[in-house]
Amino acid sequence: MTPKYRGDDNDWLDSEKDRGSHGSGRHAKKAAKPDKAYLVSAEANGTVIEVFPNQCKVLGDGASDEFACTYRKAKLPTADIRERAPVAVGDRVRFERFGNRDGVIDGVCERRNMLARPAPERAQRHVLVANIDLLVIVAACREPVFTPGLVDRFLVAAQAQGIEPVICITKLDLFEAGGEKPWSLYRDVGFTVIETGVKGGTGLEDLRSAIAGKLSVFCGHSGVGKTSLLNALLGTALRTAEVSTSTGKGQHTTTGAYLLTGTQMIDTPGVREFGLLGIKADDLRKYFPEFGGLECEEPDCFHQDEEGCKARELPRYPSYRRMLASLQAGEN
Ligand SMILES: Nc1nc2c(ncn2[C@@H]2O[C@H](COP(=O)(O)OP(=O)(O)OP(=O)(O)O)[C@@H](O)[C@H]2O)c(=O)[nH]1
Ligand SMILES: [Mg+2]
Ligand SMILES: [Zn+2]
Repeated sequence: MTPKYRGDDNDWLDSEKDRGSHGSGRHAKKAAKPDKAYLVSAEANGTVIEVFPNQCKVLGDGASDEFACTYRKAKLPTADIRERAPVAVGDRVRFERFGNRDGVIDGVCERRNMLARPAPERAQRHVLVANIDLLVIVAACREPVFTPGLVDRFLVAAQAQGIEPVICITKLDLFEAGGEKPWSLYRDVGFTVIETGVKGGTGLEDLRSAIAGKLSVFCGHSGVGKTSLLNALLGTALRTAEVSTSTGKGQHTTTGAYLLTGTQMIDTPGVREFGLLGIKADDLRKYFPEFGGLECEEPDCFHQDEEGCKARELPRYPSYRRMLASLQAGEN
């Protein structure tokens, strides 16, 4: 099995030992002042497609060759917040090849966007993916039961980063005719909602046209059917697993984000929650489009406890208040 993120310092940058072997160890570091600027896009020659402890997989431009790369740390710019790994899936990088399969990354472009959350272990950022065009927020209509909390958080994160969001409801074959569709309200406020079912092929063509030509990342709770959707779209047989009958939840089958070779689709592991990073409590209301046309009594209403606030009547108001409370408490 491929090594996965372990959550310790070894997952951060290359170790002393590795750096020495690339000629930038303790002594080399003193002699040469490292150039740590971001690359301009023309300098990049590959894209990170998967990240492991201490190394990552890079797809070289113009070819379908993949390289297992380490990092020349002294050359890489330092992010404003400590990150779990020096690069993320989607990062544009410059790498030097050693033979046909190995390489070392010595430069990275500044990201045009990223989906990131606080890493649970320390004051760190976990960048799920970078430089994407479309976030497919996947939620099942049943098994596991549809809950809007994570959908709302992903919608805020995407809008804050200028990433187009699409909500994809899965397992429509399990939907009981005449039942309530709590996800309809997202369509009412202007988001794109696509209903799909891999059993029966419902909505797959709509999804296919929504993602066409866009670097798309599939995110959501475990067990909602992200990998199954990719299998249905691509005719692949990537590993999926049944939702647990005892907990009603997924089993965290996909264990790391990766770009599927030859496609523009990124599968990710199911997440329980998605903490918001870099979003100010003051700005949160901007990401609820339904608040835009409200005529609250306060001209610049924060939609908190103001007299005559009209937001209170809206379906997503409780969700807004929960997110606002956690941002105000500094909990993300
Ligand atoms: N009935 C039905 N079952 C589905 C559908 N899509 C996925 N499933 C089932 O749901 C279970 C979970 O699917 P996965 O594709 O592994 O879910 P995932 O979102 O990738 O889960 P993680 O990798 O754990 O995050 C599997 O048993 C699938 O067969 C669907 O459209 N209809
Ligand atoms: Mg999966
Ligand atoms: Zn208001």
